[in-house]
Amino acid sequence: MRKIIHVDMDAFYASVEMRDRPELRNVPMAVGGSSDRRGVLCTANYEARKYGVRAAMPTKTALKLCPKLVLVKPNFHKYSEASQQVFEIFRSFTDKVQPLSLDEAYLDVTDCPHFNNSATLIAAEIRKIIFEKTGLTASAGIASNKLLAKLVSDFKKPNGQFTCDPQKTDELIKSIPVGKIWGVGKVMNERLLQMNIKTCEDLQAVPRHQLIQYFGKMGDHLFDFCRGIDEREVETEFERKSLSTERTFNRDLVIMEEIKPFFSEMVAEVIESLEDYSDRVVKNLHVKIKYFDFQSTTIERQLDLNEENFWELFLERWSQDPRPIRLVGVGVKFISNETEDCGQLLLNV
Ligand code: DCP
Ligand code: MG
Repeated sequence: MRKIIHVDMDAFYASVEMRDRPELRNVPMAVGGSSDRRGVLCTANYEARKYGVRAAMPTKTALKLCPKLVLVKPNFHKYSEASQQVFEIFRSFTDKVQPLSLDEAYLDVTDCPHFNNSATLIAAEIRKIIFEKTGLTASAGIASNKLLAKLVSDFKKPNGQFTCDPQKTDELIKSIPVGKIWGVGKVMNERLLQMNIKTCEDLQAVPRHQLIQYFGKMGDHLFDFCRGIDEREVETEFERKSLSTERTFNRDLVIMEEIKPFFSEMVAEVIESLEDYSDRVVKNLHVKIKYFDFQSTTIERQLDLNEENFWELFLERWSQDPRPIRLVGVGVKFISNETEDCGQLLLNV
């Protein structure tokens, strides 16, 4: 049986700001863009969450819920620095670390010799060292697989941890809402609710073949997941599939001369970032447009990497639906290093 720890930092960006600015510690605060610039929140501290303030919420809405909310501009450099320190600590316990985001990872500690191989004690030690070295708190879930570890890591949030006792897994999983299961997004959750399936116990009543019929490959996983079974390994090799950047405008734009300068900036950014991926081959250029009503569209094609081509792609797509634009993004998709893609490529020649 594997021993997996899922670690997730508490109110990550907000905690970094509170650490560095004590005056922010006992007030509701959030990190994000300002309301006059149509900003959204990256996250909020736990004080602000009492008012219903949440990540991804427009700043305007958050200020309505909590007028005394203190807003702090994000400083990504600081968050990335803290993240690097945290990941260094993870890697001092095991090589099997799978990052999920800046503040979150799975650790496979099955072979970790510390603390007589007690994953619970290892998790406590990791959280203790994180606090000593960074001044930030983390929460953790400890279980025999990734699914359960992630599920329970917020049971004792903030600054706590929960170990999933293998004897009690069957009981624990039954009451979990299906929306909490890895891979169940909004749409699938809706469909399940329509079928009157709310909890994992409800889902356990559906035969595997039926779940496959409804949800394809994910249905196959769901059959196992709703029983707390998950064979997925902690993946340490991450292959980036794409690289992109985007801009949200202060107001919706329709005039091409106003949009064009953003392309120069964004393309330069992508080209600079690509220097770190000299071993990868670009497959397609990619442009994204988000309209004033948040509807998005994308276009991608195999073209030489230059600003002109990105701009042409943008114009081609926009002319098909020339409405005011809220956001544009540009990027590249890479050819996968995996053999199947190479095979495909050869067949296409
Ligand atoms: N983040 C973001 N936009 C989002 C969600 C998150 O920019 N829509 C950023 C800010 C968060 C960080 O990622 O601080 C980590 O995301 P989490 O979902 O782990 O949220 P927090 O760490 O802020 O809070 P929690 O204590 O619930 O984990
Ligand atoms: Mg977090």
